[in-house]
Formats: sequence, C-alpha cells, structure tokens
Amino acid sequence: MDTHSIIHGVETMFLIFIVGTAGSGKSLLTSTFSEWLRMSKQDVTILNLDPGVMTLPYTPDLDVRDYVSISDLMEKHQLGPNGALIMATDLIAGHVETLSNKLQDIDSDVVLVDTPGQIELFAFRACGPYITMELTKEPKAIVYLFDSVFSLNPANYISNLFLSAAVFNRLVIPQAHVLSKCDLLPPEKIDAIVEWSKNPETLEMIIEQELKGTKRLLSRDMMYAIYSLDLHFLLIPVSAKSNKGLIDLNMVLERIFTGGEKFTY
Ligand SMILES: Nc1nc2c(ncn2[C@@H]2O[C@H](COP(=O)(O)OP(=O)(O)OP(=O)(O)O)[C@@H](O)[C@H]2O)c(=O)[nH]1
Ligand SMILES: [Mg+2]
Repeated sequence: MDTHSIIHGVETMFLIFIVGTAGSGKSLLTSTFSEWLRMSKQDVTILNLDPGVMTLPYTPDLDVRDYVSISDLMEKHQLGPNGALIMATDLIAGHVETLSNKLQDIDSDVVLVDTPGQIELFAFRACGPYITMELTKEPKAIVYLFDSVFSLNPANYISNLFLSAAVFNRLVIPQAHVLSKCDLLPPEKIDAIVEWSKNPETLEMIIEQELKGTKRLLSRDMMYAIYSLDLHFLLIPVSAKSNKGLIDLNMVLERIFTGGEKFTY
C-alpha cells in the first residue's frame, strides 16, 4: 500500500483522527493500525490527544499528557475529574503549535491521532475543530467508530449515525466509518449492520420489525433526516484484535487522500 503519496508534486504527511464514543475501540485501533501500517513499510507517528487516559495499548510518539496534567489541574483549581478533563481538553489548544512543529520535524508518512475517550469533549467543544484545523496544514481524515455490539440495536445504530453526522458537521473533514470490534459478533450480524449502512431500505425494515411505538416512529424519521442529507456512512467492519478489515480501511483512507474526496464514506 502507498498511503504516502505525492499530491501536486509535494510529498505529503497524512493525519488520521480516530474518533468514537467512549470505549468504542479508538486506542486499540490506533495501536493495531499503526503496527499494520509499519509492517507495510509506512512511517507512522502516534499522537495521543486523550489527557485523561491512564494506560495506552501503544507507546505514543507525542502525548498531550506531557503538556497537561489532570491531577495538577484538580489540585490547583479544586476541580473534580470531569471538570479537570474539560479544562485539560481546552488547554490542549494552547499546545497545538508546538505539536504541529514536532509533527513537521518528525515528518512521517502517516500520523494517527487517538482522541479523548469522551467524544463530546473533542468534537463538541471549541477545541476539537480548532485542533483538527490547526494541527499542521497537511491533509486530514476522520475515522469514526461504530461499536459493533452497541450498533446491533437499530435505535442505537441510528443514534450513532446522528452522532457521526454531527461530528462531520463540526469538523468538516472527510470521514471513514468503521464497525469496530467486529470479532465480537457472528459474521451474519456484522453483514446485517453493514447492509443497513449500504441500503436504507433494510434499515427501515429492521426498524419496523424490532422497534415499537414512539421509538419506531422517531427512529424512522431520524433515518429519513440523515439520508436526506445525502451523507454516506458505509461501514467497514474492522477488528483491532484479529486485524480483520484493516486492508479495507486503508483502501478507503487512500481514496480519501489521493482522490481528494470531500465527502463522508
Ligand atoms: N474483542 C475486541 N475488543 C476490542 C476491540 N477493540 C477494542 N476492544 C476492547 O474494548 C475496550 C475499549 O477499547 P479502547 O481501545 O480502550 O477504546 P477507546 O475508544 O480508546 O476507549 P476510551 O478512550 O476509554 O473511550 C478494551 O477492553 C479493548 O480491549 C476489538 O476489535 N475486538
Ligand atoms: Mg482511548
């Protein structure tokens, strides 16, 4: 594979932000995908943007915890853990220039950015759009994770569609969609969820079958609203445990970066 491509004759570094709800598998995918890319002879830098994380399944090359400390903020400002996390995430914005300069110095092919556990801290406060815009001027993509087990319920799946559309609306960066932890469901269930993402009629059918009353009506209307936006949410099943789907994820990212696509996948 060749993620390190040449656009307009200039060698380019690509930034990939891994985004998703708490526990959706961002950090493990960052770890597994970085190893997979390295095996494909790609130069990879990992940036951890989660100030609150205790342990990571990889060794970050750059780590916001070196710049902001949750425990210091709690002590200094008499904050609880959540308040400190919010403050820490906002403070990261002040270190973006330093992080950008470091990334430019390292100049790897790909930068994988692991984002904070709580998606709202990253995507819905001012810092997320600021960081994604200002962290170098290199091409960027979002990988948005749909947790397989959570997505099996059509109402949850639709909530996640909304969340991912909201992230796109905030960040306006080409977005790839991953059905994470696909090893945790039988293949036919994974196929069914992927089919919902390809074909709204199958989603409508399952809503009719599995949901009742207000939940059914709301889910159906939310689904229509999403599809009327003409955004695409084609899910790529991926397992960060078995490496399944990494090749497909890579292909979609390559299309985004080399094709200059501006839309969601
Ligand atoms: N079976 C399976 N488990 C996974 C996979 N990816 C992640 N997990 C597990 O899911 C849990 C959460 O994974 P993380 O990678 O920490 O998820 P995260 O989104 O970074 O979590 P936060 O940063 O805390 O929001 C861990 O116990 C992982 O081992 C996967 O592909 N398959
Ligand atoms: Mg994490």
